Amino acid sequence: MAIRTAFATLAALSCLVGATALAAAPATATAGADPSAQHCVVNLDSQKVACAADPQQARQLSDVGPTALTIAIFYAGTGYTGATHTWVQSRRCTPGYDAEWQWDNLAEIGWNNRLSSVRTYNRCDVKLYDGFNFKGASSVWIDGSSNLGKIGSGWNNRASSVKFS
Ligand SMILES: [Ca+2]
Ligand SMILES: [Ca+2]
Repeated sequence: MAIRTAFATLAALSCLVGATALAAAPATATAGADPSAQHCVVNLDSQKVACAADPQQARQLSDVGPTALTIAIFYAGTGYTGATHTWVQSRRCTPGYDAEWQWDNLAEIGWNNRLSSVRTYNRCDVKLYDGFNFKGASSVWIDGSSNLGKIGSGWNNRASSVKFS
């Protein structure tokens, strides 16, 4: 329950950070996707979400400490391209598949049906669900993929909730 509560808080923070980033965007920003905030980092230690123009800047803004570990990076495009969403916390995943972290609604962070390639780190894998709240079809546990369309029945732009283990 603590993890679920933390995620709910994160989702709320994500909205706040997104709103702040939009307000702070330069007047020269073009219409459409905000180019100043297409790379986001969730620091699961501080429950802070930060978005910036590049992943390193987002990582610095999220106050990630020297011991924090990246557990996964989501990419909007295939081939590890496009906008990213990096999941960071303080320890590695355990060897077994026991869904140590999860996010029940990727729309809350702007990632519904958007994930096209993914990398995982520190012994973690990710499992994708077609529906919110882990409903509908689910993928195998994925260590990484440059093209999720090639995983199982096809997972390009399909995941709506995820579990990490
Ligand atoms: Ca995509
Ligand atoms: Ca879906």
